[in-house]
Amino acid sequence: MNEENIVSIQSQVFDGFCGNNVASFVLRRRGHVPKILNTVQYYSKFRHIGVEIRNEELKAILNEYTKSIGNLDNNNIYFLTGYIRTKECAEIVINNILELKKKKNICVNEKAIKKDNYLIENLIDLNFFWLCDPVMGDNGKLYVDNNVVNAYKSFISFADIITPNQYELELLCNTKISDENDVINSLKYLLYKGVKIVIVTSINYAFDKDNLYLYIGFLNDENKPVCFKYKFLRFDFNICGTGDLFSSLLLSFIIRQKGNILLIISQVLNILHKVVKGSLNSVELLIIENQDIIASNGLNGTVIKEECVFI
Ligand code: PXL
Repeated sequence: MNEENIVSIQSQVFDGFCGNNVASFVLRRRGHVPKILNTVQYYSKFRHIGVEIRNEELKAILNEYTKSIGNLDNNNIYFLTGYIRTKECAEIVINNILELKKKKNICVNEKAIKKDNYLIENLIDLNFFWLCDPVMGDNGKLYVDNNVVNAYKSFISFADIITPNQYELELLCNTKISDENDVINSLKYLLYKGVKIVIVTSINYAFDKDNLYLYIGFLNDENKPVCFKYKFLRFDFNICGTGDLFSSLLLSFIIRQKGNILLIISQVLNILHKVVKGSLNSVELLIIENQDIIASNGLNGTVIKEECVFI
């Protein structure tokens, strides 16, 4: 059995829940032993007072990790990246992931990757992948340096899975999303660039204020884009951290459960929905109070099913 290496590279805050404060809890509560690298240490997600990791320190830690892994054959490696404040930090992190990926590919016999059945193991290599949450902003507001956008644009094609929100999708694709056609075109753009799976975590349409939509797209075995959507009730709750909860849950289900990615999305959405519902009277995501839901299989109660989007 290969050793499971999860490396979570995100923000850390003194007070509250976002970035690694969410990911480390969620992953540990679900039984993983993640390696945690903090890109910043801020006061809170509302007050970005604090420090960013220095480039030399970042390089030193990632270097040490690469040296420590030893035999890549016996290690499965999963990178989860989230909040990265500066372009230089993004470049160092991504270059490190890609270098390791190159080495890993030499060791692993590249399987013929079949792209049918919606099985995650047929869409990405489960011995090594990069789940990139291109955290840049929300609702038209950027909360990283401007040039981080270009850094993601130039590296995004190497990501296995990306989980942008609506604004981040617009930034990555230089477009404005107003209707489903815009979403489909953006998904196609990213898939043809090389991203294996694109998951747009929340789209809100002007013509439907009551619901949010999640879209997932990937290429089938004929290299044609396939797309599904999930419609779910929108709560009056605008606290960042939900994206971080989504990406860490997604990683956990992909690694441990495997199988049908459409089912995995349903399970993750179910958990997310329950945690948000349980946090409505708070200014924070109540992840400790809702830890049993976070640790669950996400199959309790009404499970939101995918709908096929015809392209
Ligand atoms: O949830 C995204 C996020 C992560 N980290 C920090 C943030 C935010 C969103 O505001 O401020 C530090």
